This record gives sequence, C-alpha cells and structure tokens, in this order.
Amino acid sequence: MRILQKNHIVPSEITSHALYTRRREFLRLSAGIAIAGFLPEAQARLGPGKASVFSTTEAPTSLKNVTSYNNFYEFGTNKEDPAEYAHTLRVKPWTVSIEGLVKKPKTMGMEEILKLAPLEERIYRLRCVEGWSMVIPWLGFPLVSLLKQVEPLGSAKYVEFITAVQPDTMPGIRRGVLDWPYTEGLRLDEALHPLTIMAAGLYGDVLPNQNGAPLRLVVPWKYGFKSGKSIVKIRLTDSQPRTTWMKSAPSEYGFYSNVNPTVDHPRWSQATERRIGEFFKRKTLPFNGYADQVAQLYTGLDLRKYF
Ligand SMILES: Nc1nc2c(c(=O)[nH]1)N[C@H]1C(S)=C(S)[C@@H](COP(=O)(O)O)O[C@H]1N2
Ligand SMILES: [Mo]
Repeated sequence: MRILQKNHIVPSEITSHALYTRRREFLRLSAGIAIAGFLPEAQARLGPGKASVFSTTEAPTSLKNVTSYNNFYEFGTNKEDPAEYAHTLRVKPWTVSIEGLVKKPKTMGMEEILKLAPLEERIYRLRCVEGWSMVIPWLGFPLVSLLKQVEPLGSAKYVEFITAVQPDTMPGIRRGVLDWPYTEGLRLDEALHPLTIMAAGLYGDVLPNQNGAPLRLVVPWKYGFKSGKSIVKIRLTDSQPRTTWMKSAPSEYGFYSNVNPTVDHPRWSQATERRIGEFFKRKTLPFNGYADQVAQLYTGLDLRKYF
C-alpha cells in the first residue's frame, strides 16, 4: 500500500475499496509492465530493451499535471473539473460492444479485454487543439487487437467510438454543453495503424477516472479530442461518422483533425504549443511529430480541405 499511496494523488481514492480491488485486478492482469511502472524515473522504468519503438524519449509530464489538467466535458468544462468530479464515474462492471459492419458482433467485459493482448507502455505526445500539450506514459494495446475479435467486413471503411453517458454521475450531461454521447471517428486504416492504442492505464497504474477510465482511445498524431474517453461502443460503418465536435462547430473541427501547424483553427494559430509544466512555447510538429509513421496514410489528400 505504501507504493500506491506514494503514486496516487487523490486521497479519497486510496480508501475506496472498489478502486483498490480494481487496481489489484489490473496489476495482476498486466503484471510485468505495471510493477516496473512504480519506479519514479521514466527511463529507469523502461530499462534496457523495454522501450517501445513508438515511445518518445521526451520527459513525461508530471503525474500531477496529467491527472489534474484534463478535458472531460461530461464532468465540466474547467480543466480542474474532471479531477474533482470524475471519482463518481462507475467503471465496474464495464463492457464494450463492437458492432456494425462486422462478421461477429461482440460485447466484451473489461476483464476479457485486458486478456486480449499484453499491455505495453507507450510514451506519447498529446496535443490539444487548444494549444497545450503533454507527454503521457500510457499503458495500452493496439486497437487492432480488439477489432480483430469481431472480423470487420470488407465494406467497413470507418470506425465510430461511442463513450459513456451516466447522467447521475456526469454533471455535464445534465447541463447540455455538447451533443451526448461524446463520439469520435477514424478511418479504418487509421484505426488499424500500430500507433493507435486503447489505453487502460497510465504511469504504470490503472487509468484514473479523469483520464477516461476504464478504457480510452489514444491517437497520438491527431488533436487530443479524437482520443475519446470511457468508451462503451465501437461501430464499424461504411460512411464517415459525424463526430460530436463536427456537430458542435463544423467550421472549426473537421473529421481528420490531424495535428497540423500550417492549418490554423479559425480563431487561433496552431503553429506553437505550450507543454504543460514548461514556460516557453514549442513549435508544433506536423502530425504531432509522428509524420514518419503516418504521413503516408494521407498521400494525395488536401490537408487544408480535409482538416
Ligand atoms: N468522453 C470524452 N472524451 C474526451 C474528451 C471529452 O470531453 N469527453 N475530451 C477530449 C480532449 S479535448 C482531450 S485534449 C483529451 C484529454 O485527455 P487527458 O485529459 O487524458 O489528457 O481527451 C479527449 N477525450
Ligand atoms: Mo483537446
């Protein structure tokens, strides 16, 4: 318990039996990597040969910032709201249904999902459309491992992600704000890309509620809002899904939303960003620095038109 207390910032969580049980189960299922994750330094944590080829070597943002500066509008629109209110989110039991243009639609429990593939640490940059960024050590597995389970049909071209609606635990649902549930979408080839992961943890431990427990999408070359939190349903479709942010402001948020310093948001520049915890701004990189891995997905596509 001493270790858990040292790594955990929300004191109320420590006494929560449900969370304690969930964390123990999670650590059991994700054994090796999660134990290693308790060491303080990111590099020490990875050890020789353990670093994912996909991980950045940049210094991770502090656990405190990763878990207290969040966007999760279901819990309010201020950055501090998710850390303050998301402890009420019910994350157990949790199931994810995968349906639509698939041969074998399936509803899977979290325990079953965590057994599909070993959890890997992926240290990814996350760039919010608002102009800030973080580096987060996720624990996750490639989304393809989950999609394989249902055998997508040849007609499937897109993947829609639908997130949880719990009106009694989520004050933002009652207030309106966005068209709920929060949904996102990817082209099937983007969803199958090895950089695209489902995260179940961060910093070597179970995912804090404010970061999208128990399972969230992470697509590191796109603006942060594409990475939906607390996913309950995945639907394969033949037409491009309309996402929550496209419905809310179609001229500001397109379907692709690839990080692009040369295409400004209509109300502000996207050329630079502030890394949370740093003072000076950094230049924003095309595809958030993942161009070598993903630029070929968009060959021939006009990225100004398809923003
Ligand atoms: N369900 C849901 N998912 C969401 C959001 C949200 O409001 N609701 N916000 C998005 C935005 S704008 C960002 S930048 C990231 C933030 O993830 P983090 O708080 O874990 O850093 O989550 C994304 N996923
Ligand atoms: Mo964001």
